[in-house]
Amino acid sequence: LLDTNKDEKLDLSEFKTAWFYWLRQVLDCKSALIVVDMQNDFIEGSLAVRNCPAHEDGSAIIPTINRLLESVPFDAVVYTADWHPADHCSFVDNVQLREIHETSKIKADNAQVMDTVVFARPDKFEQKLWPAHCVQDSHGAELHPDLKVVKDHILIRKGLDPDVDSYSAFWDNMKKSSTPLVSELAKRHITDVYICGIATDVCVEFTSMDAIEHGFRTVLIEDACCGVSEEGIKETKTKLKKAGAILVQSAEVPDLV
Ligand code: VGL
Ligand code: ZN
Repeated sequence: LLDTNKDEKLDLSEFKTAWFYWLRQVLDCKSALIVVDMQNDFIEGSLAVRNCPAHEDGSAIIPTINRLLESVPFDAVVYTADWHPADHCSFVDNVQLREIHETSKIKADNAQVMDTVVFARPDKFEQKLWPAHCVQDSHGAELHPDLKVVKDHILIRKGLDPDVDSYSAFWDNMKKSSTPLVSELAKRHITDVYICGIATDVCVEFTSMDAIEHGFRTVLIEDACCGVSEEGIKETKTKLKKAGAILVQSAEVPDLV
């Protein structure tokens, strides 16, 4: 399967047949779909992403994700959600709430969205600034109403600590604390994770990298993701391939799971 990431065209049909009818069963693969941050703020709110398949907005990938949820027998489905307190350190309007490190080029009076500021406490750390988004219990933090929510899903909320951001659904950005995601997946004997959602170059990337680090066979569903910048998405894909992720289109997923 890794060969699908090479440029040369290979006939994979024989391998795919062996995979689907034999290897999967022998290896006892169990698959989870991780739907990353499909929340109102990232789709039509304060941090709406624009780099989506067919140059549409984030809502363009909802039918693709719903189709996967309806047609593919995943052993588990995870929805992740950014869930920030109002005083979160990633909000540009909150920069004046914290001590800025003397080495920071960005100061409280010139800070703008997408700038990276250096905060002084608890330890010196870099923080990219975003518009306020996904504030706990707000409309913007809710999953988009058109997204299918299956029963018996796992919900992982992240970014609850006001003083540390959490792009990954496994760990916060400083790897100080982890969410229950690994233990929830382990409980269900999940070996493979399929990842989709928003934003390709932020939370999808960090979640995928951590999934690889945890030893999951990690598959990014390219046309079921939407990102912040075109350049960022390109870099994410290169980075993920190099780390061992498999990149596929949603139409290929039913033949894999
Ligand atoms: C995200 C920026 C800030 C994301 C979360 O879900 O990709 N991006 N917080
Ligand atoms: Zn956030």
